[in-house]
Amino acid sequence: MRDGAFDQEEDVTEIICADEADADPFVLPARQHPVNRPDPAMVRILDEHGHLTPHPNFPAGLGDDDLVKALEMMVMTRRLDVEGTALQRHGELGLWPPLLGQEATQAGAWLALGDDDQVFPTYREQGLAHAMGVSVVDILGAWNGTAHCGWDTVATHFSAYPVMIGSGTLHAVGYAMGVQRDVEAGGTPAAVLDFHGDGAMSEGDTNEAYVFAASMNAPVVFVCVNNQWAISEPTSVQSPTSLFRRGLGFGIPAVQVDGNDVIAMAAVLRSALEHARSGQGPVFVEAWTYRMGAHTTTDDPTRYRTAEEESTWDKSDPIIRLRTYLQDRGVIDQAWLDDLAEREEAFGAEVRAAAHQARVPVMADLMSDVYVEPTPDVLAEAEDIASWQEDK
Ligand SMILES: Cc1ncc(C[n+]2csc(CCOP(=O)(O)OP(=O)(O)O)c2C)c(N)n1
Ligand SMILES: [Mg+2]
Repeated sequence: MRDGAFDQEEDVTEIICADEADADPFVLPARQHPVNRPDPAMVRILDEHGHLTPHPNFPAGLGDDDLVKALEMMVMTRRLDVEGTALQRHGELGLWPPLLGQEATQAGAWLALGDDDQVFPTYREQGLAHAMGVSVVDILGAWNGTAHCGWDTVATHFSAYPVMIGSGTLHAVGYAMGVQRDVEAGGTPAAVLDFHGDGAMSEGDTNEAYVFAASMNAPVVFVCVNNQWAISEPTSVQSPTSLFRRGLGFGIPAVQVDGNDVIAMAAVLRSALEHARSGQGPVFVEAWTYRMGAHTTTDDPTRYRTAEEESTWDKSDPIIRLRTYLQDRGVIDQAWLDDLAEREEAFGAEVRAAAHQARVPVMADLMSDVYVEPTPDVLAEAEDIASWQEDK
């Protein structure tokens, strides 16, 4: 990271002043309103044509091996997502929240995370979950309603999905404050990566989380995945100003990144996590992307947005842009892509098979999954459940 990459005092001064000396002081400068457009300073390293331009503040620091891994991870993530949607349509899952188009936000995070960092996801981070070691069976179990959170959140460093919008931000900041205290007591420095959506920024929980993070200098990086929509509400209804600028208002250094550019995502998040890990406090990252599919399998986006709008994002596909870059440079060739396609098919079959194994709920788990050490009241309730089942 360049020294002072998140030092944004000048920018803050600029945005709180009117553009011209004689202007009405209560008219916001025009450039405060681009919530529907990327900010001119948005960090982008790999463009839509697969051309790379290094960024002065955020060196990519990735080798070809990392990029090949990222491409593979994004292809598998998309396959998991396509299978998830199809499984729900076949009645094999209760619900599925598609992530089509958002693969680079998760692959970039995966490349940037340190071994001891902890992720607090939204319900849409299935690709990152899988890459961090959560099994397909456990992911599908959560979407089949047969497990609250069937995975080990400590071993995987991947916390439970929150369904209440914004609630995960408070868990993330609380956890980060715990990490801060552990470090003071001699523990290993680590950072927390919190994902939330654009819509979550309208929740009280999220705003409280920003206040605590800034006031406590907590080692947390907020990634706002701005996919332009909160179900049927566009960002323009929720915010008159670019989302990353709201981070600045809380005193949190903030940056907007092209969320469909996996290299920019990895570069910015690596710097941001290092900033947090080294005790310099929180960072806010707005990932500018688009939800190409429905909000969930219960949603019909044709009711609130046009096919024309959706098609403007086709050229931004994060997978095509990285594949083009690697192919143009001869890092991968058609034989490699054919092999990947075969592995993708095999993974698709694995996902479909896993749907049949998604855990059958066991009543006793309701109590055994509550605490590591059961408390007396938890033990008493577990006994009640057992005797109720015997009497049935
Ligand atoms: C507290 C709360 N209010 C409302 C809902 C219903 N709800 C589910 S998803 C969603 C939109 C969230 O949008 P965003 O934060 O942008 O995330 P995205 O789904 O786009 O990834 C809403 C309002 C909820 N789950 N929790
Ligand atoms: Mg959204």
